[in-house]
Amino acid sequence: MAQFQEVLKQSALHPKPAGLVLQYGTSGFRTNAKQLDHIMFRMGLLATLRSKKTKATIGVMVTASHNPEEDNGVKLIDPMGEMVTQDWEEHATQLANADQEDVLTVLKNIIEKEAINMSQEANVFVGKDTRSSSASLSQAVLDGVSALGGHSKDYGLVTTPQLHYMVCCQNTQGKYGEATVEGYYTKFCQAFIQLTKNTSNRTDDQKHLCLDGANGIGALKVREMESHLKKELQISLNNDGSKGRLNHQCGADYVKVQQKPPTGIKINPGERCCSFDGDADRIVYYYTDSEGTFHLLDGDKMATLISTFLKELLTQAGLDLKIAVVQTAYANGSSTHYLENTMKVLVRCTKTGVKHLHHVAQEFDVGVYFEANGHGTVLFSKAAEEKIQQLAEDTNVNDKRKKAALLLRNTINVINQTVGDAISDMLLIEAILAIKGMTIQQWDTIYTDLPNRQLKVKVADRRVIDTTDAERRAVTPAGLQEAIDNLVKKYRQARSFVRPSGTEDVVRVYAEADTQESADALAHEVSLAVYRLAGGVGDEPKPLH
Ligand code: 16G
Ligand code: MG
Repeated sequence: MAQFQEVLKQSALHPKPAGLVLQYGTSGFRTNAKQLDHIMFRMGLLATLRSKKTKATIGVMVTASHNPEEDNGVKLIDPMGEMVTQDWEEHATQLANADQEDVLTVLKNIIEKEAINMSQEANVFVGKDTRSSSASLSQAVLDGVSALGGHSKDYGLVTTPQLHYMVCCQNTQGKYGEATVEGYYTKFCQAFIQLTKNTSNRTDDQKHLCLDGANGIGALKVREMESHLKKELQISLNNDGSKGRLNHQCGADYVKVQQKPPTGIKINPGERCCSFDGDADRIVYYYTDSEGTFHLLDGDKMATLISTFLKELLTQAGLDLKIAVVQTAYANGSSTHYLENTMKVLVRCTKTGVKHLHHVAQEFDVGVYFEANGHGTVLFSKAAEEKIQQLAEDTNVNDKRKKAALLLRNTINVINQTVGDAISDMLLIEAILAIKGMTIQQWDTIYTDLPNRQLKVKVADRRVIDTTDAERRAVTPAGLQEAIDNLVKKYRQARSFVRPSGTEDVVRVYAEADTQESADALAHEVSLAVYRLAGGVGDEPKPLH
């Protein structure tokens, strides 16, 4: 077929470096930008096939999120704006690693296996972050799409969640919103303004937010959005990309991992601040108190605030809808305890990685999911949305129920349900704090985090560690879980688990306990057990103190 001749010709212009092997990891391919040109071209091909298969628009986002500026990566987006399914991740890995002369064979295998009708039209949306390598890499994606005769639309610079939104809007014929950045700002900002409209005692302090844009795409987009907020939220934007480097000593990942504010930002005591990551699909909040102590409000704190707010509204509205919070093993034990025992909310634990949380959240009427690192959102089932909509329109209900239903409806509209979205999460959190008349300190005291520590251990082959029970228990190597159990017993309120990282060649160790000293000691002892039982390489882990 002429189509395949074109692929062959074009593919030669995007050659694969010899010997390079890459995996479609937890969230796509990610490595040094210099090694990615062929991957991008091939993902353009794959997205075109996926579009033909699903008879819908598919998204391809060029970004390496919180990684350093010199890296890049790519994420594929399925028709409803969710991440691509796992069986297609395998196709992606195969296509990415095929030798130059095998590209056509692998492509044809996928077409056959998926029974793709090649005469079906294809449509692919492409977006990119602010990395200097993103321009040529996204062009390579577009080349891949056109080589297979697909149509494409290049959205240029957008956040990852914005592209997820576009794909969802396009495939639902505009029911989710208009598939433009203007449409995005209009939808989310209008909902925010509706939510905060009757919070009459909102002070100027409450309207003011300090934001660290990680010198990335999120900063650019917040600037663009500002006028839509009509001064109802006044953002002081730091790390807007005009000077500093992307993700360098700033951004959500830096703040969460280092447990300190971004370098170079002046923060007044008590001031409410937040940080986005490099593609604006994560957010964390924080403040420093009058003694200068730093306080982080991570994904667990956000999940708690949001689920409490929603549960109260559902009760006021008299709606019997099942709400649950989905977390991973990294969720602070205090948050789980508070949600289960004080809030009486159902809590589910899944494996690390957004797609796992997203799928479990879909099982409930209202599924709030957050990773501790700040990626999360809320999913409403179709039935839940309909019930809320009906009640909001019902003329025969009392004021209290009606008011709750209207708030719920606007809350649904301020949330990007396709994926965790720093901009939409920020608007949601800001609205909840405004409605509750709550300061960040008050939010912080809902529960107190247990001290915790994360460490990494280098081993010869991290795949020797196999886990179960949502990564909370190690099945192999023999004796490791028993060793962890015995160490945990030595400390109070203690918990520890180990898992092979999905993004780095290390084993991750997590420990929490009643004091920082205990958490540190436990993390170190568990690291030693991993080192000894799972084939550690290099020096033995040293104590932290
Ligand atoms: C990726 C995941 C994130 C997860 C992290 C774990 C997505 C979009 N991102 O960044 O959810 O927390 O990997 O990394 O799924 P690790 O396996 O190295 O601990
Ligand atoms: Mg990200």
